[in-house]
Amino acid sequence: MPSRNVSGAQGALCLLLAAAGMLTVPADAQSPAASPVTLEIRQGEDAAHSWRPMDPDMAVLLPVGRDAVVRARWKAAEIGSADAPESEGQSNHLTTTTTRSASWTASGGELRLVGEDVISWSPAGGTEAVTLAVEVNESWSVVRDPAQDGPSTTRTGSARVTMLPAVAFDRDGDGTLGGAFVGVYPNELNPNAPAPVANNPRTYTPPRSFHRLDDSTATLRLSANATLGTFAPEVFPAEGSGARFVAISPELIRFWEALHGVTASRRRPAPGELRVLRGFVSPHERQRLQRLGIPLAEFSRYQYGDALAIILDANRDNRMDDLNNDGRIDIADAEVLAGFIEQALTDAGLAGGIGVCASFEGPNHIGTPYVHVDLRGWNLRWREE
Ligand SMILES: [Ca+2]
Ligand SMILES: [Ca+2]
Repeated sequence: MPSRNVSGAQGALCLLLAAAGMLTVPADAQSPAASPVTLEIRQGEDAAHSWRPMDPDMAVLLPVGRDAVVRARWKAAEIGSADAPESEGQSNHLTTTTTRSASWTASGGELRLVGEDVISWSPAGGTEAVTLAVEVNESWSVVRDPAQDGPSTTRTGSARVTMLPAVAFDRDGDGTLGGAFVGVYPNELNPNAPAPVANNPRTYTPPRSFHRLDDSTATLRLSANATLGTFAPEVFPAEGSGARFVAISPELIRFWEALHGVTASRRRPAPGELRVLRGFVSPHERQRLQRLGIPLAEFSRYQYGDALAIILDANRDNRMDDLNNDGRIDIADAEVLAGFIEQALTDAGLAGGIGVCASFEGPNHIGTPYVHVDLRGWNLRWREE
């Protein structure tokens, strides 16, 4: 993958009238351990004042059709007048000269410098994860006598973040994305569609935005307790590792973190105790499941990126744990997990479906009790014995 690189440099001259005070310049000489540069991403198209810090450990799911506008923030620090050399006559006037340059790279897509320390990045049609990185070099000198060159101090800092572009899906196209077959979504405007669909067609509009899921992107961290792969386990295990394209609702990530909050407070779980048996399922995968005798509804929420089949599985035997401690593993244990999920929906301010189910049907994990949850926007509760 070719590396794209742009640089921005600006010199700043500050005249500061301080005899013995501290001068504040955009630099941080006091804490060399922490990189003084961080990255922020602009939220919204026109919210120039709204920037969100980017966590270097979290990948950013870029919305479809949007470039990322990212800026480097250089942590301000204090440079004391002690940095200035003594000069004859001890003038009280200090001069600070600061020069800073930022060098940006991206492992794919296109970079464009749009302002001081700000770039715009476009995936340019790419679907793979891209690392954006910046290196900032800054040097400054502090002198008492402008005619006299002072010693120069130089500092560098760097920051990086991973971007995962979205791929636009055309429902009227041939059902493929990046060479993978997603399939054809059912028509939510069909007059014969089930009543919940006919009454809420926008909820059943096919996702416009998909993300590439492969061996390298599956491990991208989206939140404290989720990677991209968390929400889209293989529908057909042991089929090899061809890329899939999956839709993930941002609200699903919010729900997942809320559910971890609830289980942590009620069960003190071991890491990884919550397990997703089924996440995103494409229309094509739904039809394949059907041919295997595993029917999902035509308008199943799994196809819209906001549904999960979940178990609590601390002992990692791919079956629900005995959550009510009665010595049996059955639908009553799913009821306990459903209670946690109910609380998590409330905590996250979300509404959706919760199905308490006795037996998961799939190419793997067959037979375990589980809970279905989706974020369709209105509450629905059901039980499948
Ligand atoms: Ca278990
Ligand atoms: Ca039990």
